[in-house]
Amino acid sequence: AAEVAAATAAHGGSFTRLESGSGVSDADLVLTLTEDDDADLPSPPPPTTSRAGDHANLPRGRASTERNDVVGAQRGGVGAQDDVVGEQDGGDESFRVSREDGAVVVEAACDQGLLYGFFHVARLGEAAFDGPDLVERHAPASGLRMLDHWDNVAVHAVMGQVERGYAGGSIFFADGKVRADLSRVEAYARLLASTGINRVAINNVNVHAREARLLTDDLPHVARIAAAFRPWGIRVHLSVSFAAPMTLGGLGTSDPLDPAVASWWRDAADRAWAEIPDFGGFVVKADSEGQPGPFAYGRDHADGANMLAAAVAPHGGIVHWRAFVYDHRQDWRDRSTDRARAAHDHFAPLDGRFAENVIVQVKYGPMDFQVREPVSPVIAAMPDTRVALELQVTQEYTGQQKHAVYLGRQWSEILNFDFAGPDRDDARHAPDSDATPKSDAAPGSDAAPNSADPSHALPPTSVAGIVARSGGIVAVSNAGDDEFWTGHPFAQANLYAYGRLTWDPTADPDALLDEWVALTFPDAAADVVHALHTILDESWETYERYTSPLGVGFMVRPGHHYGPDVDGYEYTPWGTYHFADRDGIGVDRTVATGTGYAGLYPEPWASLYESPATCPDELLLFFHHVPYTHVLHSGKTVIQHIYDTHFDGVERVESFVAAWDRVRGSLPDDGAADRADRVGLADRVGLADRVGLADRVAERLAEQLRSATEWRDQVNTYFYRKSGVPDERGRTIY
Ligand code: GCW
Repeated sequence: AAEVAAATAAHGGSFTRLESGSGVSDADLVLTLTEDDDADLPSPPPPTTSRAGDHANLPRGRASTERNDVVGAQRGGVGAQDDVVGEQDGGDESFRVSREDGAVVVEAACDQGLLYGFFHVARLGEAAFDGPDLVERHAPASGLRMLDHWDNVAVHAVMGQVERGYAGGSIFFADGKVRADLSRVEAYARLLASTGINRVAINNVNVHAREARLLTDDLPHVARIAAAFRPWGIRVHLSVSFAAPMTLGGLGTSDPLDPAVASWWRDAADRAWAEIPDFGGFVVKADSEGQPGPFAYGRDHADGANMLAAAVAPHGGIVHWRAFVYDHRQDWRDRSTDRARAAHDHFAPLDGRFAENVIVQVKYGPMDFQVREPVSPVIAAMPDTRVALELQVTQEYTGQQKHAVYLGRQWSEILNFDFAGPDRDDARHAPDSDATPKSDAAPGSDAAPNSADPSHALPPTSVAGIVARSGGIVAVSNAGDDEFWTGHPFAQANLYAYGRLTWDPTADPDALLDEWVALTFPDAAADVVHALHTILDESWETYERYTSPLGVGFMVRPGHHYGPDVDGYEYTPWGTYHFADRDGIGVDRTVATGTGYAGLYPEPWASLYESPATCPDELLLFFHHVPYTHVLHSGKTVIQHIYDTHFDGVERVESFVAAWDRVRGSLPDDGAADRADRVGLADRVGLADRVGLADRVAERLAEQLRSATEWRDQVNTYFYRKSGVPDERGRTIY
């Protein structure tokens, strides 16, 4: 995919010939791009999503890839700026791909669609040319597919440069300023575009003094970053500080209802768009974990967000306003305050009050990116508000990119959670995504079934259905200036799967993992592929097994959040407690006797969660305080479940280590360095030194095993000492 797109861009899309054995196709591959001068082209089918543009009014682009043939072409650059300016949710990104007699044609109404069509063909590789004739239309489920970076310009003493970053420093900033050389950002942009991402916020939502000035002094340099992303259909956003009118503007207040404050923000927005015509907008963390916000002036979140929304509206900008608002100075003795309720309590009453260009960005769970949480009820509680889902690709609470944890399955489960009830949760069985092309459409027929268009398969009551129609999907990025981009080379699978799921939330996460393995290790022997699957397939569930049980969460070391500390947060102000005592464990969030959180869900979920008899095992301790002898649906007691999963989790990691040991010596040169070299990227993206991959993985797996063992022994020992109940299998507990 990288080669096709890089070559296309490098040549301004005018003419490209890739050599035999390029990794994309064994055959010669020729790309043909023409503008709307090709009168005999069939028109693309009409848009089928509400966010799609009007094809009739847009220039048509056509990309054709043919085998064993050479065709010249002409075309302007992909993603020309005027195609994206002023389109709040991006242009029409859909494309149509057809295959006739082994020739593949991609058609799109806009540049971005053409780009995604190229990546689609490149991803399929040789398979794109094989099989019966077909016509497919592909469109993203949502026009807003975003990554947030928690990068700082300056390096912070405790957090480092990237908050919760586990892949080195920032690719945007170095030495206290925007990097002079942004070629790594260009490569990143291409990488993200190949997965479907179209928006990036470049700085941390905790906006410190230096970073606040990205909005003012640094704008020309932010514009350079935007220019690096632009050819790949990606727009840049900035996180801003709500106190900026005071800290940067010298005003005496940041009161959102003060006209001078509103005027300061209008000017700031005008300057941003003057410098960056396709600037995306602002991301705001307000009144959260010490960040400034409207509460200081007795205003609410709608007052704050709408004031900013008015400033960016003339430019078609968006305000992403985060719902991660809770009391982080709670008294642990206070049993009536429940952090899980906080976002709902703050935001649900404001439904309908937010401006059209405000997106309320909601973390997937009510707590904080835990390995297992129920889906946040806020997502379903604001039908008259644009809501975005926020995921965490960076593995803050899932092994910090030292542990191999493929999160595609977790995200798929969240995206396909249906608020209408468990029986309605059938989105995973929706029609095939483009991972398995359909071949039943009549060639050339515009009436061909849109089987690959995910917007048709999303129930309106599922998480994906709700956010796809309003605020889209956002996640915290896991990439940095590490030579493998993500610290753990296998964490790239998460970046890849995240992008692909934003495009099609119904995609099978296991198939996406297959895709990533095949694209990343194209020449790998069967035993290497087998080892990759042994390690990654159920790695999310494995991590859950050796860490915090049954949805209770946390139990991590305070501050950096790595490794076990069962009581680390138990007597702190952060609101993340497990309430374990000698008799039992878990948080009573029922309506009947607890905090009432379970009642925030629509039926049937409210009732299902309310009763331990119907609450799913994996969330039992999130909703209920139960005795250690409580019997799960699995037939085990809670305490025996804790012991068994922790022993089993470590055994699984041992099998990961063994699997890698068996193949690491035979890991083939994956050809990445050669291929990167051919398109002039080897030096820029650090792919020249791929020999280190096997060792890097081995080193991380060794740490995963050490850490998992630590988790097992501390958690098992803690609960054995608390409960006094021995392991029925008599294994060693300390
Ligand atoms: O998970 C917590 C992290 C903080 C982060 C915060 C947030 C950016 O520990 O580091 O701050 O969430 O999402 O705002």
